[in-house]
Amino acid sequence: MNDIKVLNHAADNIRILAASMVEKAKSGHPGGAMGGADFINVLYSEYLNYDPADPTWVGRDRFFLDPGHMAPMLYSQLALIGKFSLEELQQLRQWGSPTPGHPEADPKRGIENTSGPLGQGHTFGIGAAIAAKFLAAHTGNPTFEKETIYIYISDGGVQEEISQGAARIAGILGLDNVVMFYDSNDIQLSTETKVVMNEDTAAKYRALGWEVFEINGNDAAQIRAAIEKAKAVKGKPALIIGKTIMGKGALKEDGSSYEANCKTHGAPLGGNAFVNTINHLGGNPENPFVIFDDVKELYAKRAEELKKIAAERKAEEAAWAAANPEKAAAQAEWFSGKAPKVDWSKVQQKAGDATRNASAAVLSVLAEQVPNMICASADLSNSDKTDGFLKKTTSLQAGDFSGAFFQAGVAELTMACCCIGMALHGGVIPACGTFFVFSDYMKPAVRMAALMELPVKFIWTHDAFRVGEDGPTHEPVEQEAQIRLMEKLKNHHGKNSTLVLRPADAQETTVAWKLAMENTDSPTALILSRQNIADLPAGNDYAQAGKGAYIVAGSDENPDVILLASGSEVSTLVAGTELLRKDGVKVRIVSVPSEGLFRSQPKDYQQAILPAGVKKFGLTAGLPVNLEGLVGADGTVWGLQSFGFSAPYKVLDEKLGFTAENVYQQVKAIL
Ligand SMILES: Cc1ncc(C[n+]2csc(CCOP(=O)(O)OP(=O)(O)O)c2C)c(N)n1
Ligand SMILES: [Mg+2]
Repeated sequence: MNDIKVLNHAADNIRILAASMVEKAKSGHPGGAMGGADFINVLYSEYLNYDPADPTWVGRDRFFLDPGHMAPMLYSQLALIGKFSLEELQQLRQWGSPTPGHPEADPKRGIENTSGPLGQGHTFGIGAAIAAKFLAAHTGNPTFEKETIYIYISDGGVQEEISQGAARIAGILGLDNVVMFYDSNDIQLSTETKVVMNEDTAAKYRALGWEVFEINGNDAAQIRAAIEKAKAVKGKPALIIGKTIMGKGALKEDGSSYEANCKTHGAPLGGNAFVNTINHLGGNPENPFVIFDDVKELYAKRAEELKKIAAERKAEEAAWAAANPEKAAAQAEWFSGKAPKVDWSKVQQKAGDATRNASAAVLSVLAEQVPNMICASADLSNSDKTDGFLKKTTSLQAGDFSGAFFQAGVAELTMACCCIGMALHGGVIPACGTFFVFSDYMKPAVRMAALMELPVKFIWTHDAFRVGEDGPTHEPVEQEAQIRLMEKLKNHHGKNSTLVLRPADAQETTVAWKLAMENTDSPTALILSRQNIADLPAGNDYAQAGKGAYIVAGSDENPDVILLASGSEVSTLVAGTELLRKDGVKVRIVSVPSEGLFRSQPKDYQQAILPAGVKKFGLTAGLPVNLEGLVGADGTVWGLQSFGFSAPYKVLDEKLGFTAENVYQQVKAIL
């Protein structure tokens, strides 16, 4: 047992470092970090299990920090365990530094994730906890049973609506590998918390199936006792609500208390307030970037303990691996991040099928061949056809993670963030489905997956106004343009931040899924039809879909016009072509499942498919902007200009001009 005095000294050390980082950067958030220091210090000095020599050890405990603005607290803590140097702390928020404003994922440096957008980060933690349970059940490796996911949430995260989804999922799945600390400091950015919330948070979490402990979150002994109890809870996630003091230990210029003050949320303490505070906490304002000797000793001792703990755990893992060589080899493969081996010849597609059904055909094969894949749906599995996967497995449930289907309930953002958390954990391949129109509910998570280069698969069906009878609330129009912006946005490795594929028929859907599974370093979106689609002409070379755009079989040499589209509109172009040919018009049809992928091809390929100077006509069930960049100055795009309408889809096709006849007329008008 560590001396409480030393623990308090270490927490003060974190407070000094965090406040000094922000002071030096002239930007950042000292108050929350100072209030949370006691919890993070007890966690890291006594509970968080990891291998100091092997930061990405699969069986390590993980710490997810929801309030990313408290990153100075995490960086300071990580400096105490040697993952950051004191020099690096002084580079907070500077160009190219390893200490950015809100860090994303950097497990080698001890950062599992922090969320910039409040609420997402703790949900990533819940996803990671699901992954750990899944891996325990599917490998039998005892290490995953021992893994704890520690999560840190603040007032902002609790207020974000996603916290209900995260808490509901953790409750219903009985995630007893979750210990979440709520830094309840009664202060947020612009007000005291009481101005905007008067809920009984403890009662709320209890109602959602959590075990809740309430403590003084600045009291090391109470924190220790609460973590002990929380870890011992069986069958439920645990929440520790810690009442903390924002800006603990801070003093104003005049030496009076600067605690519990909104002003310390997001600005340096400043001038003499900083000097007074550092003096008060036992640091040297002239030279505050110091680790105290007793704190060094505390963490040196912990490092020794961790060596032992990791060695014991790894010995257990080795014993398991020796007894289960096949499982051990599979686990190594799953954590390698490599694309899984799939025998695509096993996928049987039906002619003229809807692409959502074609996706189901693929998913049913993936369920059999990719044992570490988890597929989710936001209560639409029989509609978004993720049930192709579900039929081959069972749903994850409390106490039984032997299945591989995650029923997320009607909570698209929660589902997406859980999938991101699974990907952050590693070892599993997450996919999730819902209607395309509800991708709007998921966009903030898609953006985080894209930023963090995580290979989550987003399955979006009911891709256009052809969901007709449900009316305009259910008819995506602008969604494709929105999500294709993520193809134009590059990640920090220079790659399109998201791969977006809208296949033209059942066979092209198989290719799209192959591209999705082989894409291991960015998210993939699959946009799929509800209605049946006629197959592309016989002899079509589907493998070409991997280039993002290609010439459909049966196209003419030296065309007078090039018709291009993605998804079901390609088959409408094929029908229109028959009419044009009667007039002697020579036509090339180009299927463009992904403009982003096409733009990544060599210029001469792009020029060969869509040569400048040849008239072009694009057809899209979304906004014309989907294809305008490809059609350029050589033609026009027929798309939707308004929200959709409520009517059977065949009527909408007629009314909105998605017919062979209208293709004929529009093309004749530009020739
Ligand atoms: C989704 C989202 N909305 C808004 C913000 C901006 N923001 C950052 S911190 C914060 C207040 C958070 O208060 P709390 O979580 O209590 O943190 P504390 O002030 O205690 O440090 C806000 C509104 C954000 N980061 N994410
Ligand atoms: Mg707060």
